[in-house]
Amino acid sequence: MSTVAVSSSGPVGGPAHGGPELPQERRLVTEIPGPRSRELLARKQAAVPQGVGTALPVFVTRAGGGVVVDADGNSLIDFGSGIAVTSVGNAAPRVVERVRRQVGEFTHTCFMVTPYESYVAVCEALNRITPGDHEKRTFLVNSGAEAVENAVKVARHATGRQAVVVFDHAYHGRTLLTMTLTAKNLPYKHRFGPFAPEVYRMPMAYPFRWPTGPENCAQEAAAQAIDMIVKQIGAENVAAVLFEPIQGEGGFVVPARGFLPRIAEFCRKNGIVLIADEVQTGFARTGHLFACEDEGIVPDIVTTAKGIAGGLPLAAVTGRAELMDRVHVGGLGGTYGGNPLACEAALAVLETIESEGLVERARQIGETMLPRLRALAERHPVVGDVRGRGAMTAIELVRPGTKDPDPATTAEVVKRCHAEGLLVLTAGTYGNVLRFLPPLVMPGHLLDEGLSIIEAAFDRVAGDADI
Ligand code: PLZ
Repeated sequence: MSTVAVSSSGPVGGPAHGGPELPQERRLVTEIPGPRSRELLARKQAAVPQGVGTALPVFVTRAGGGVVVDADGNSLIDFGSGIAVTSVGNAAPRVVERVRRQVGEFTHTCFMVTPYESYVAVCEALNRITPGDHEKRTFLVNSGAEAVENAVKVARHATGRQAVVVFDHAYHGRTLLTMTLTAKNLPYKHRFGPFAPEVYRMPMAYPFRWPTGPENCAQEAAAQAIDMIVKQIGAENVAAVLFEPIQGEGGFVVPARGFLPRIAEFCRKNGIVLIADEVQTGFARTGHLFACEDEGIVPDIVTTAKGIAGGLPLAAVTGRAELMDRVHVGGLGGTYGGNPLACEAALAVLETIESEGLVERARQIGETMLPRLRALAERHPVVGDVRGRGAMTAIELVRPGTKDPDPATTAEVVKRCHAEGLLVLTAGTYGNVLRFLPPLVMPGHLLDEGLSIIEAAFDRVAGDADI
């Protein structure tokens, strides 16, 4: 039998840690990725299937505040937050403290076997802070996909109906049902079928790409979606309409104002459960605690994950008590859902959002970023659209003078940003959206420096060609 010993150096460098005490600076000491990261990448390639991709293969040893430090000692500015997860920062002090205390007390019992208080406290908090002052219930699971899948289960059970309506450009996860709910073929669905039945896709009010112009977008998209639901499915057969208040993986599409309220109204009148997927938009990210608040949408069920627990795996389904309590005893659960470490982390995240004023901070990040991105669009016609709210902003790249997506220039800009030590992510159905998700605790000077790197990348890559 071969040895079970592992080859990992573990956390590097004695008792020092990540977190906000890390020097808040961009520091490049090697090329990106450096030699140590390249060595580890070779090990990854031999041990992990290529299907599990990596946006930027620097191997991380520490992170905190607005930086990620790699195995070669480079310190990169983080405009990704691990895809909108570490909104309170990596190794955030309150998270570290609560999790550290909990890990020495007990690590797991399974809430369905013997419960513990922190799970209930997280549910109470979510019932209180999610949109709407109706009576609510919450249960906890492990991932965004699991939350969405469970929300659909509850909606189907409570309504006795089967159809689920989703939108163009939607992303809801990678499990069989949530992959079916997701719009984009590559990379999410390709050759992974057959897909789950009873999923119907409607147009999304995507202002930049609406054929008759952004001013008609909300009205026409809502009218089309409602007409299609009524004609093709029958409103009385629809269990749920599922939407992202700002689409995440689909390209940070902000639905035209008025679209979501009309869809919500239609659902209310027809007994359809309205499910808001706030997995990416939740927990202060958009300058509200939840993005639905912007247009006063009160969903029947809200799914949350990502930013909920500072990086520990946790997700939640929060919904009207009368829907959630309809499901029979034992009908909902899972071994790890609401793990005690993750629950402590979530409680610490909520304390941090409140005590550090992160909702307001997200708004300020938007106020800093959006004007500079708009100025960039003025100088570079390759930037077709600038959009987002709070600390969830994006630019969409097109061939100048057209709306044809330009994923090649997008990839070039990303490459330059990475080489300069700025971690940025892409998104979008056409792979032509640069999205920015800085931790909400990012110091102002790093935010400014990150924006300057983006500007310089455009000056280099888009050059004079498009001026
Ligand atoms: N709903 C709105 O954004 C996750 C996906 C990363 P999980 N988005 C990041 C990738 O390529 O796998 C997401 C989301 C919305 C659901 C999910 C799914 O959340 O925690 O990844 O399952």
